[in-house]
Amino acid sequence: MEYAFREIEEKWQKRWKEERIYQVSNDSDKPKCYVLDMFPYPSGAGLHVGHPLGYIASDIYARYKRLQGFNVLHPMGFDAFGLPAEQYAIETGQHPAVTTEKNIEAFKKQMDNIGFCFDWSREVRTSDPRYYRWTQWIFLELFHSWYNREASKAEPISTLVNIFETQGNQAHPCPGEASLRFSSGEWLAFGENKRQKILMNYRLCYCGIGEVNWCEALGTVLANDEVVNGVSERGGYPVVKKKLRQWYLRITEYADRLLEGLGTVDFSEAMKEMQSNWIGRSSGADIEFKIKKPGSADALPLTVYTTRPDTVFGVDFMVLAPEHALVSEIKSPGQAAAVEDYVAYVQSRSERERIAEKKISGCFTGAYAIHPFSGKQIPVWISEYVLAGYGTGAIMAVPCGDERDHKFARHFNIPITNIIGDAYNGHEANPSKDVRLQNSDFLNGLPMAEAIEVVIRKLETEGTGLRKVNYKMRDAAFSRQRYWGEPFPIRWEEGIAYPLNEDRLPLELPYVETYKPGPEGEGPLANIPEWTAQHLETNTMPGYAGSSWYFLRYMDPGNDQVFASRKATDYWNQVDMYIGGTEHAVGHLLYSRMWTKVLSDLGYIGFDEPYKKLVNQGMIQGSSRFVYAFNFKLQPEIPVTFDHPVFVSFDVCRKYENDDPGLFKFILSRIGELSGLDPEKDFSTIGVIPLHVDIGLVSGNELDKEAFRRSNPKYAGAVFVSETDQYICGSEVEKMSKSKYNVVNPDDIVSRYGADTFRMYEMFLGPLEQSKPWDTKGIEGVHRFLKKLWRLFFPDGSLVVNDDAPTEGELRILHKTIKKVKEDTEKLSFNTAVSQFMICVNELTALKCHKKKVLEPLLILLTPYAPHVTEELWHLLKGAGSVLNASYPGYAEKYLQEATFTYPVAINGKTRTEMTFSADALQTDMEAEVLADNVVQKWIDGKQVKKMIVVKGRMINVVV
Ligand code: ANZ
Repeated sequence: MEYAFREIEEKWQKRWKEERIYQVSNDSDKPKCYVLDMFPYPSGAGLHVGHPLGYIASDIYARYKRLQGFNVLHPMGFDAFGLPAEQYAIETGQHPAVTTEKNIEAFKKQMDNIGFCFDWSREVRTSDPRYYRWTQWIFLELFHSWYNREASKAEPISTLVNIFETQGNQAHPCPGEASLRFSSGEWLAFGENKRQKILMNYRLCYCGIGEVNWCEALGTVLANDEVVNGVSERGGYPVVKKKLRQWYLRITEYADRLLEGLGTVDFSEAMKEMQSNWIGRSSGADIEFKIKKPGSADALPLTVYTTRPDTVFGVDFMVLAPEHALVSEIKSPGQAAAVEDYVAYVQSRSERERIAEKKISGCFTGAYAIHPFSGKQIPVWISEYVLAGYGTGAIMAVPCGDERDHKFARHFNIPITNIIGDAYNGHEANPSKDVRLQNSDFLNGLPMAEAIEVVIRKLETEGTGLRKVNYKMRDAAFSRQRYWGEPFPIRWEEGIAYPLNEDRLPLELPYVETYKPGPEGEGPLANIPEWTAQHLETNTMPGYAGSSWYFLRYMDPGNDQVFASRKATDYWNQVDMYIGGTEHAVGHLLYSRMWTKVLSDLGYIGFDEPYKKLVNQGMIQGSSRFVYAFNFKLQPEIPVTFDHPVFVSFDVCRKYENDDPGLFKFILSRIGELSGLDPEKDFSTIGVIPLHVDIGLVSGNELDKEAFRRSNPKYAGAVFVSETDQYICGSEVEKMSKSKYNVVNPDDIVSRYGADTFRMYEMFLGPLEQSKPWDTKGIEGVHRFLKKLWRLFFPDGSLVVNDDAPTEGELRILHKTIKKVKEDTEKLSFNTAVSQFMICVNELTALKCHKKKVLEPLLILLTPYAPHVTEELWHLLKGAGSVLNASYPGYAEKYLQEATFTYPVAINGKTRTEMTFSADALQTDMEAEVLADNVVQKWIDGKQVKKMIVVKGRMINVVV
């Protein structure tokens, strides 16, 4: 019997499905293990070989855990709402629900082809009303909750109302409007409208006014990645900022807990760093300066945020963000026009440009601030390098300690105060805190790091400042003016948002015929009279809504009473192993961590971090191929035509790498021969342009010229210029993508080599976390390995496995493999495990081992990696049962210890001594050691050694 992988794989995939072998129960005495993949967005392009990398890894791990005796939850679903489906709908008129369904079916087929052990009975789709009913429900929970900073947790908004009724808001400053203060009496006197507005400023999901990218020409709001350099990606129309009603997630309230939580989870250091940089916690002080209002005796308070209060005596100027509310009040009449011009200039610039560009610009306001300690007058400037949305939108500038301030001072000739003596060289700022202060009044002589505390305490006692913590993270925008997303269960009445009753959920997305945006930048839902008649919210939720909690739904997907029963979430608890790409490092991971904390605070689940361990797989890159088009034009007066596209082989291009004239001469001489044109005279413009060529038309680096000509009518008459008969393509490693014609479809690989080979090969490519290029060539080796494994059972067509007792050597090989594969699988080092399998099968083949007692455990070990072939062989051996339910073999230490042998060592045939070597010692090492031995040296006695005979496991003889 041959290794007929196609029949074997098809047979088992069908049988496993019929027997529901992957169905998992929530009722089990076994310990649980939850292995999760980041679920895919079902795009129309389908999967390429890069996508399954993480899925194969999680699949191996899940199967391994099952063999280890765990009840393993390994589900899959689809992140099915989102922009691309809507974009496609706009372009083709097909409803997103229809294309999404079609794409999901295609994805599932591709996944099933690879033999994943997903429990499809638990599949979730975020666009399914049975699912998004609960997304809407969680939204309502967020809407009905506030963050109690004293208790450091979310609570129902009713508790806040109770507090307001009895104490006002003194103890709970308003996160949405810090200056808001009211007593209980005032609260009780407020009308409904005012109360609701106040509560909105506390809610964990709230509505406010935000800036969006507005494209007048397209009549729509665009997502950030639909805007490129200030114009729409589609059509290139201008995009401006527009203020629109937006929903937000008050994630900033969770900043500290999101940081602390990182200490309790097993994520890579790089991932933790990305998250904490995004949160961007910094601590320092708010310091109040006074600004003299020009032409009046009044002084206005100007609060700045600084992380370096220690440098307060080094302040040489103040800078406000141009948008700062004080700017219009403080500008002097003489500077007013300049200030207005500058503000207009800054309005034309995006925040990204303001941060990225190192341009120095600014304008003096004509006003002066008064130093809180020295009373010194300090000029107040505005500049784009100070951002309105961070800290207080104003800074005290210390040129000797901060480089941006330093450049600014130099540019505008502002005198620089030195507070760090020799540590400041006059050319650049020194941000070190490891210096003793000078020129700094009561701080003189103090190391800066210590001075920070001294200043903060003094500010606080004098009432001119406060200790302050700031975060870079902003509240997350939670709405889009688009169709294909979850509707908000919100109804508007006289400017107040009222939640729908739970019994109205799911609020289903209405069917539409067109996806045109609504009026004034509203979403397409604003075009539906039945919708607007009910005053329903016309925004929809963003892509990350459904993915913020999907891992919980898998635990109890059919439940129509709650999002998941407490029993189910208590049982499955945290995800034990989460595998996915780094592109979700800050978005999805932070949002789902926050939602988990909220649900935990409100008592719905018993844990507040969703993912115990996270592993990020690398990317599989494409290996692109290029042809080099010779781009030429004939002189207008030439009577002959030559309308063949010309392609130059890579070897020719390389030969003339730095010699364009030489290259052109060579090409022209070739096509001159073909065309009868005069290479010296007949051409006007020339050049060589690399073009991506479909990798399906290339074998290795050689282009299939005929296939290339057939691939496009434009190329039918293509002429190839090369040194030999072959046309050689150039190559480059790039992202795998359709536009680069370098996509490899897993279906093709599976049908050629089988799913087991494909799975093992993807793992064999290299460490999971690393990015690496796909190379179909290497797959043969892995395929040969599986054939070799097959021959251990069927060396010459018939099954020869016997019940003989294994030898010590065979057991050594087996147990070494068990240990290595187990440890490697446990730490997701799959490439090294695959190597070990190869070594093992090679060694057993050399020993002609066909023993059941060795091969059976080997099959179990290999099952997670190559489930189909192992299931087939298991059946042939056992007749019944499934290898998927076998139990993982253990190893015995005694077979792992290095075997040694003590050799009699003879000189010219006479045994003179004994030496011990390990069984797998290399012959060259043994020879060197023998020659270095004292006794051997004595018997050689300076004579020349002619040769040394080493008979492994028997004797050594030195001939002199
Ligand atoms: C004085 C000073 C002296 C500063 C010194 C730095 C070094 P983090 O929080 O780590 O980013 N800053 C404050 N608000 C700003 C804004 N809205 N736009 C631009 N810059 C702003 O750093 C906070 C520091 O960045 C603050 O401390 C302030 O400059 C500046 F030797 O104040 B510092």
